[in-house]
Amino acid sequence: MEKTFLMIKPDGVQRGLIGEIVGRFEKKGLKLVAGKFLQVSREQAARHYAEHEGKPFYEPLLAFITSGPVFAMVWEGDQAVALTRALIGKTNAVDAAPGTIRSDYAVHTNFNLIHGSDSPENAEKEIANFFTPDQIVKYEQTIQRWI
Ligand code: IDP
Ligand code: MG
Repeated sequence: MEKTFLMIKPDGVQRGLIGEIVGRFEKKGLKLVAGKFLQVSREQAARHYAEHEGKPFYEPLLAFITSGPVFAMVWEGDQAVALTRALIGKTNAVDAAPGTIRSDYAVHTNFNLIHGSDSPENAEKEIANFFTPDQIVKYEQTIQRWI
């Protein structure tokens, strides 16, 4: 089963949107297999956003993601990466389709509430940056046969 790494960013936590955002993935039918409320370190943030090093928004992005606690999660499901990206919406709130998380709640690209992995390969790396293998919970979600 495909896994993806999702992280409610400090703006989502501060705005009290953890429950609202998590609820969307639950209702979609995806399976939560790990969750952690934490303060991201500078080193961890740099690993997470390594692909953006050198871009003009890189330093402000690291400052933002380490500015307050985040809620990091691993979700599982068929096509979990593509499905969660679709629910999250495009990076820029203006381009995000109505009904997506970023369209419904975000105004600015730099306060766009949530991170979602963009490929299964990156998901694996991002999960390893936040969770140890024993923190990924294996269990049967009985409703899955209806989804
Ligand atoms: P994504 O989060 O939709 O995958 P990426 O291009 O991977 O978008 O960028 C990572 C994060 O960096 C974005 O979610 C956003 O917080 C920030 N970011 C990306 N592009 C810009 C920009 O042009 N200005 C400010 N922040 C940006
Ligand atoms: Mg990205």
